[in-house]
Amino acid sequence: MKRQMLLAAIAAAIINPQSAPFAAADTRHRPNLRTVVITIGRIAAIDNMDANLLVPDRADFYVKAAVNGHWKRTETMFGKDRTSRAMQLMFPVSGSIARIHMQLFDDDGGIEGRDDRCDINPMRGARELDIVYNLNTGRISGDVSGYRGSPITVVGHGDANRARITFTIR
Ligand SMILES: [Ca+2]
Ligand SMILES: [Ca+2]
Ligand SMILES: [Ca+2]
Repeated sequence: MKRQMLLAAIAAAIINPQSAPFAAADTRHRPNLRTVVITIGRIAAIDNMDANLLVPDRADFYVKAAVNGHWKRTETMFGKDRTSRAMQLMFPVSGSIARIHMQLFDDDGGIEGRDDRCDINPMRGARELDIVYNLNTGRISGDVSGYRGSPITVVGHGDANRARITFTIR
C-alpha cells in the first residue's frame, strides 16, 4: 500500500512538477480530510469603488479567502455594484478547526492601478475578516459570529471602499 502511494505521488509529480507529493487538494487518499465550503451570497458597494475616473464605473468585485493558509479566489464580477450570484470556494481541511481569512477586492486595471482592497470589517483600521470555524460544533467566531450554514452579513465601517457582504460557511 505504501509503495502504491509513493508510486502515485511520483506519477503526480511527473505529470505536474509544480505539485508537491500528497498535496492537500486530492482528498481521495486522505479520508480524514473534510471540505469547508464558503458560499458568497450577496455583495453590495457602499462607497464608489472607482471614484476617480471620468467615465462612471461600477465595482468589479472578487473574493479571496484562505482556509488554514490555503488561498482561493472567486472569479471577478465586472461592472456590478450589487451582486447576488452565489459563488462557492471549497477547501479540504484536516482536523476540526478552520482558520478563515477573507478579503474583498475591486478589480482595477490599467490607469486605475492596483486592485482596491474593500472594507468588510466593521472595525476601524481593519478591512478583512478573520474567522474561526469549528467543524465539530458548527460554531463560527472571530470577526463575525454565527453557525454552520446560516447566512452571515457584515458591513464595512471606518475605512475606505466600504462594502456589505453576505456569506455562509459549512
Ligand atoms: Ca477601484
Ligand atoms: Ca474597478
Ligand atoms: Ca473597517
